[in-house]
Amino acid sequence: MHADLKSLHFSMEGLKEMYPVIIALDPPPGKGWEWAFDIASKLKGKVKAFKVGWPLLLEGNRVEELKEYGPVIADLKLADIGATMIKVVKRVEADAFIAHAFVGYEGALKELREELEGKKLYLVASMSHPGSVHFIDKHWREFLLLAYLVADGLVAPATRTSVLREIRKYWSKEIISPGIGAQGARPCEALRAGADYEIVGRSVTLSEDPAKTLEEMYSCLKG
Ligand code: BMP
Repeated sequence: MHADLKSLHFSMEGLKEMYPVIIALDPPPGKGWEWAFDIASKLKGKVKAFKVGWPLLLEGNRVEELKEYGPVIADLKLADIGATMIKVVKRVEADAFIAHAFVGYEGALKELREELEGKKLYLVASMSHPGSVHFIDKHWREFLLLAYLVADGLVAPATRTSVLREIRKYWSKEIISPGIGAQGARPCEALRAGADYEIVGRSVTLSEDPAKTLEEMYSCLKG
């Protein structure tokens, strides 16, 4: 286990419970930012950050307002030439961004890193869906070499903990891990395999009571 799960369980103040979780705010059809704000208000102070991607950003850009509830990771899965990625990130006031590694360094990630001075950059090392094995997973070692140059953190799957464990051997900085719940991995599975934070979307956001569901899911931290 990379971190002591019990110590992660408590926030700095030692008063409020802070789960080692990043909430993916991907709205269901017909919902948008008000839906996201409602969930974020219920989870404020309980989670590490909120992750927003295209499903929410296509409803408009209200990232600045979301930051009132916690740090925001813009999951744009950036994968373009540097100049274009820079145009995009300039428009989104997030605290952190997620980019694909396969675009490479010169003319792409180098420029993006420079633009994001003072903000966090995560690269995708491996993905949680089954098809990741056919291409992405064959290259994670090369992606790590790029990550050493530009990244503050990596995305690696909770659904294939063997890959996550292997990546952790070569990467001492942050790992955030999607695939919990809706995609089949169990809560705490990625933490136990070396992730710092688990990314959870639908299991929490589509539940009746997101705060209660989070608490129930992460009773595994006490075990
Ligand atoms: P959910 O828990 O509802 O499956 O959401 C997972 C979130 O993490 C989604 O926003 C998805 O786009 C993202 N994600 C993923 O599922 N697998 C990856 O490999 C990388 C991701 O960013």
